[in-house]
Amino acid sequence: MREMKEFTTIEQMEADTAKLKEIACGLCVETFEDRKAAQQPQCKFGEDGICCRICSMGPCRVTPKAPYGICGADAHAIAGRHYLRMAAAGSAAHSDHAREIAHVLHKTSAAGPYTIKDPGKLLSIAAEWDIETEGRDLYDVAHEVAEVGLMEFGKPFGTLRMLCRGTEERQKVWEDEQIAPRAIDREVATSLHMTNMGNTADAEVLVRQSLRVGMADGWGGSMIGTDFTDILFGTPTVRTTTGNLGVLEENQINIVIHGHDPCFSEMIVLAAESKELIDYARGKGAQGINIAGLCCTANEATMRHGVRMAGNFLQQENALLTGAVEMMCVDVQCIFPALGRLQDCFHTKFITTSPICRIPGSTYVEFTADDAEHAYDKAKALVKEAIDNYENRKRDRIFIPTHTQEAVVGYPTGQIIAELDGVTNSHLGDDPRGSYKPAIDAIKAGVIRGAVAMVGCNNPKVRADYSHIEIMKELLANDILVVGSGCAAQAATKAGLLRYDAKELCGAGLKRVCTLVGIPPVLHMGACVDISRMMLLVTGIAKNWGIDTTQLPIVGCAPEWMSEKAVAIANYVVATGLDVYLGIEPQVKGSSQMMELITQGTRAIAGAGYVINKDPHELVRSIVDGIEAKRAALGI
Ligand code: NFS
Ligand code: SF4
Repeated sequence: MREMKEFTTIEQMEADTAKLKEIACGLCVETFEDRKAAQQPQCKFGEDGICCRICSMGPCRVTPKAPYGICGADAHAIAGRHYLRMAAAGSAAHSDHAREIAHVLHKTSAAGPYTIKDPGKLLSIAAEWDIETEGRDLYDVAHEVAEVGLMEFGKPFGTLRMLCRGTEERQKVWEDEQIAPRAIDREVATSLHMTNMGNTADAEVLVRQSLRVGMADGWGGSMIGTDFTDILFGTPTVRTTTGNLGVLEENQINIVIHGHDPCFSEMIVLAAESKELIDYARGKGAQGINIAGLCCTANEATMRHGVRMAGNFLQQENALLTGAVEMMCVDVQCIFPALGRLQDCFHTKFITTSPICRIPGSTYVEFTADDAEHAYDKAKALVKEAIDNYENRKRDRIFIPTHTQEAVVGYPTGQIIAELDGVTNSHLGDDPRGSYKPAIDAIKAGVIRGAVAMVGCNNPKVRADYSHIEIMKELLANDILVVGSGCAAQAATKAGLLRYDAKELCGAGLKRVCTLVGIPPVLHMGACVDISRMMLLVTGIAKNWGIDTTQLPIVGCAPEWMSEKAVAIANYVVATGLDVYLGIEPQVKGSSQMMELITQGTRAIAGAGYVINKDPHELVRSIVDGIEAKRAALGI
C-alpha cells in the first residue's frame, strides 16, 4: 500500500494566504481583509436586520426608544421582509442562471457548438413531461424540453412540475401548507410585492413565503439548471483531479474560469484543448494551456472535464495575486468587484462575459444564449489573447503556493447510489446498479450513522475554511458520511478530504464502507445548484425506505455561508424536511419572532428548522446529536 500523503492543514493554507497578502501590501493594493478591517465596526442595525429602507420615508431603524418605523412596521416586519428579500434574490440568481442554460439548450444543434451530451437524460425528462419522443429528431425533443422548462418560469397556472419528484408526504405538506411554488418568477415577484411598502407585516407569513420562494429555487430553478446542464454537457462521472492554488503552473498559460454558469467556460475548456491553440502556446514559449477553476464554475468543469480547482470564494484575489494568471474569465455570481482594480497591478486580463455581471476595470466580451453559435469562436479568441499575454508576465512578481491535494470528484445522485449498491450483488442480473437498499441498510445497521450535506460559502466573519474542515473531520470520525457542494466541497478538496485515503479519518463503520465501495468519505456532488441533486438523493432514500425525508438521519450544514443564494437554499432544504445547521447568524436577530420562526416555527410547517451556532465545535456536536435523535425516533 502506498503511504498516506499529508493532509493540508488550515495553518498551511493561511500561511499561503499571508504570503500573497504580503505581495498585495508591497503593491499597495487592498484585499478583502483590509476592506473588512475598514468596515469595522459593522452596522449593528444591519446585522440585526432592523434597518429598513424599503421606502423613502426611511431609512428607519428600530431601537427601544423608537420601536416602529415611520409607517408603523415593527422589528419583526422589518427583519422578516429583509429575510424574504434575501431568499427571493437568491432564488432569482440560481433560477436566472438556469434560464440561461435552458436558452442554450434551446440553441443546441447537431452542428454545435452546443450539442446533446446526455441523450438518455433528455429522453427521461421528456418522458416525465409527456413530451413525444417516438421517431423524433433528438434536437427537436431538446428544443421542446427547453421550451417546457422555460414555461416553468412564467406559467400562469399550477405549481412546478418537478414537485412530483418529492415523497408523497412532502407533496402533501407543500400543498397543505401553501408552500408549493407556482411559476418560479411568480414566487420571486410575489416576494418583492409582499415586502413592498404597505404590504405584509406579519413575520410568520413572510417566513412561509421564504420557504415557498426557496422551493421555487430548489425544486424549480436549480433542479432544472442541474438537469439541463447534464443534458448539455454530460452527467458527471467520477474523476480524479487536483485542488488549491498550486494547480497554477509556472510555465504554462494559466486561464482561471470563475463564476457559476458553465456554458461559456465549457467553450473555454474545449478551446484550450484544441491542438491549434496548444501549438500556438508552445510557439510562445509556454509548455501548455492550464485551465483552473474558482467557485462553482470550477465545480461544474471539474466534474465533467477534470479541470483542476484553484479554490473557493475567498481565494479569488489570491489566484490573481500569484501573478501567474494570464486571464481570469468570469460569468455570473460571487465575483468580487475588487478584481477589476486588482488586475491593474498585474498583467492579468480580467474578462467579464455576462450582461448580468458587468464590472468596472474588466474587458467585456459578451456571451449570451442568443449568440450561442459563436461561443466557441469567442472562446478561442479569448484563449489566444491569454496566450499572447504570457510574455507580459512580471516574472519577479510570481509566487505560486505549492500546496495541492488530489481529489476524487463527480458524484451525482445516481453515481452515489450505484457505488453503494456495488458492495452487494443486487446489481447482478438485468437490473443496472442502482438499488437504494445497500445505502439504507448501511444507515439502518448504523455502519453509517447518517449523512450531512456540507454546503455554502466562505465568510470573512470566520476563519476561511476552518469551520468547514473541522466540522467535516468530526462528522467522519462519527461515522457520518458527508456530501459536499459549492465552496464547502472545495474546502474539503484543499484539505485532502476528497481523497480515497481520507477514510483513515473515519470511524470504523464509515471506513469499512469506504473501503468496500471504493469511495472517499466526502462525496463531491458539484456546484450549489446541485444541492437539488441532494434533495433527490434524500427523496430516493426516503421513498425506498418507506418514510418521509424529515425522518431521515440526514441534515444540511452551511457553516460559513454569506450569499443570498444560501438563504434560498436553506429555505428549500428546510421545506424538504431537513434541518439546517448554520455557523453564521441570519440577519434577523433584532426580531425575537423571526428568530423563533426560523429555528422553531418552520418545524410546525415543514418538520425542520435551523440550528444556529457560531462555534463550529459546538455546531458539529449538535449535528451529531440531531442525527442520533432521528435514529432513535426511527428505532434504529
Ligand atoms: Ni454557492 Fe457557488 Fe461559493 Fe457561496 Fe458563491 S461560489 S453558488 S454562493 S460563495 S458556495
Ligand atoms: Fe420606514 Fe416603513 Fe418605509 Fe421601512 S417601509 S423605510 S419602516 S416607513
